[in-house]
Amino acid sequence: MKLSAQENLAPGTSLRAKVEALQEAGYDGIELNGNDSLGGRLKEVKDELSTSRIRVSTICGGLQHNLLSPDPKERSKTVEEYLERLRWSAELGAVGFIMVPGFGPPRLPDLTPISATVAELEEKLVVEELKLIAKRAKDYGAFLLLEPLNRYETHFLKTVGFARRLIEEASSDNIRMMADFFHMNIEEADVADSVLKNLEYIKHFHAADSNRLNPGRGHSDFGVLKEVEGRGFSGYVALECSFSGDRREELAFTAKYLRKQAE
Ligand code: LER
Ligand code: MN
Repeated sequence: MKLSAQENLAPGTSLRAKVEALQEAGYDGIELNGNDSLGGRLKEVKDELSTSRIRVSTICGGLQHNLLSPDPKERSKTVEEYLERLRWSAELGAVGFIMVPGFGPPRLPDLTPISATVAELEEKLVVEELKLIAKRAKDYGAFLLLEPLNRYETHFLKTVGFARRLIEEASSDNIRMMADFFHMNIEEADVADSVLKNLEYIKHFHAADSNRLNPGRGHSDFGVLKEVEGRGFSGYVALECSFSGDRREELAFTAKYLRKQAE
């Protein structure tokens, strides 16, 4: 199993220091933040990683806009921003770009009494946008990874099953999902069952424990990783969490803990 961690979790201020610390703690990858400045850092990242075992696993978030905005200009800007981050992902050899279709409450107007509900309109809108992105990005060689969040962070995409439905409706080989153990722990009736039933669509995981501390420091069950590994999953499990103790020690502890779960 390949392990990664978000760049802000690694100790050190420079990319070199972070990459060295992750390698030392037993990781294989780093997940980069997809904010605008990453575009100007691509060469630095490639140069830095050329002498390291660490790879860019994924690019995550970093955007201010979203696909469910009532403003068509914001929606099309979001599409362009996703395409740009998919190009960066491909250039860095990453699995793909992780995106949330919409944070927070609905922003489309409630059109009662017409029959389509906001939820129906949002689903149609996102599927059309995904088709558009997938078509333009079909030769990029990087996945657009849908991330379901929990109910306190989004009203829209909250379960792995719904992510699968969006992927199937968009019917594109380069749209897949990323499953986050912290969110699944809140939203899925049975985390292991949801993961295994949808594994063919899952290309990446985020891992935090029940309390969003590093895995092994809460009461979530990561035992499903054994079966995930057994079925030949080739992606990364990336940490997105806080640490209650010394970062270097906790990073190393969690790497051992997760590898043990997958054994
Ligand atoms: C937010 O809670 C989260 O899990 C991030 O991965 C969103 O991109
Ligand atoms: Mn996440």
